[in-house]
Amino acid sequence: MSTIKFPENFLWGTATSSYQIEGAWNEDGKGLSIWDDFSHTPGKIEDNSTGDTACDHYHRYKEDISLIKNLHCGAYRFSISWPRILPDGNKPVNEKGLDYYDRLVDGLKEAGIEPFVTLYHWDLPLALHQKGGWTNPEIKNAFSNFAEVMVKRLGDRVRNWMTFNEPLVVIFAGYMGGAHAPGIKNLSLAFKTYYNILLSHGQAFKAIKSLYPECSIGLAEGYFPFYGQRPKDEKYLDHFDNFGIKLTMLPLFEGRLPKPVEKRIMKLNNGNPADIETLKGTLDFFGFNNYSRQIVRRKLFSPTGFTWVKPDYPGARFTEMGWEIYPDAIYRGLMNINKFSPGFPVYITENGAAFNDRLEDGRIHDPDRTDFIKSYLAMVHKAIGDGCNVKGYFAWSLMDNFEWQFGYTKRFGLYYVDFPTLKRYAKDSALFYADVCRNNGF
Ligand code: IFM
Repeated sequence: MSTIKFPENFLWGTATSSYQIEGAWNEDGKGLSIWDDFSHTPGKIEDNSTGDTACDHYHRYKEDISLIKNLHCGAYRFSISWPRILPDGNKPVNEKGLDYYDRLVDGLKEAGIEPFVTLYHWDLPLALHQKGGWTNPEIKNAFSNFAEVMVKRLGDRVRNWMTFNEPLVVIFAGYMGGAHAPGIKNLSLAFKTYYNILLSHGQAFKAIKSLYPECSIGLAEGYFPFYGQRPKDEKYLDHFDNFGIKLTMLPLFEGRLPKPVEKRIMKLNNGNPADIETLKGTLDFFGFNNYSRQIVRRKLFSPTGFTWVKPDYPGARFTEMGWEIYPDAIYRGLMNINKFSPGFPVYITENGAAFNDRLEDGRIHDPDRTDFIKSYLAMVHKAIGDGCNVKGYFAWSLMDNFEWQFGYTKRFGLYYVDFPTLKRYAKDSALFYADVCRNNGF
């Protein structure tokens, strides 16, 4: 008997991304991406691995569709490898790449699974990076051309599109911290990237709408909401958000940049406020990726006005990523998002946890992951009761995969992948999640 029931038509799914699962890095005409280049650079990936083979999903997608079906999921979120479609970033189109996504989408539709497609989940064509990549304003034309190519080909079957996955991670990890490809550590370039991603989103939104006005377009952002260390810090969170989620929300919902960063960003990009204004309303749904929270305390005379505090209180629990397990974070995040436009459609486009799973006699007992999903889902349910229009939930991830700078050392999957043989095994949490999807609750 379910004690927590989700609304009728709530969509249950799982999520992945191209570089993390596909493999086939140099097959059938695919070009190189910045992640191919980065992972092949010694010292960049913790276990010295690459996504060359990853989960070999490119060849095993049929088997993987049946895994999704076994979960009773009604939807699947995946991303397109841009260099598989446009090896040089712009032209020419690689027909074999398009054929592959055709087969994948047809297979999903036949299995009754609705595809949710992310255009950019971090694997930028290397050829574009060599021309400045996201720091070059020209990229918006290349991105919207890519969007058009994909939508022309799949738009008759794919209704739900996301332009970007986690722009803030691209900016902060790719161009400021350098732990992600392309490994740049430069605040000015990070701000240029930010500006060009925003405008690319806006241009692609319009291009897709002019081809298929009835389709739904979102953007998935990673958001670990802020919590004040002390009650007095909580009063400043709205201001601190100018350096976090408001970087994404204000342009898309209000057509403006956060005040504290506006001047610098406009100057660096030779920006035009009218361009930012046109971004207002360029979303049909918001994709919310959440795993944890951030604890902050006020710090005068720091550029942002705050500093981070480690969650080292007694009883604090963490996943293998070192991320605090804090289910209230997904509730607070949803309530904060809802404030920008009450009742606006939101999907949880990622939520899940990495744990140290062990394959024993063909089974993986992962009670921590099941508990994690249960406790976060309970909070999603609470947010729905409190007025948030959450339309669906995508567990990250369908299967263990290449976790960026950590290689294969972090397992997020509902299915365990034995990488030497590439065999997939359902973890106990997959069986639990299948029941959730079947019963629309637990
Ligand atoms: O694996 C990533 C995913 O690609 C983007 N969001 C966070 C996940 C876990 O780190």
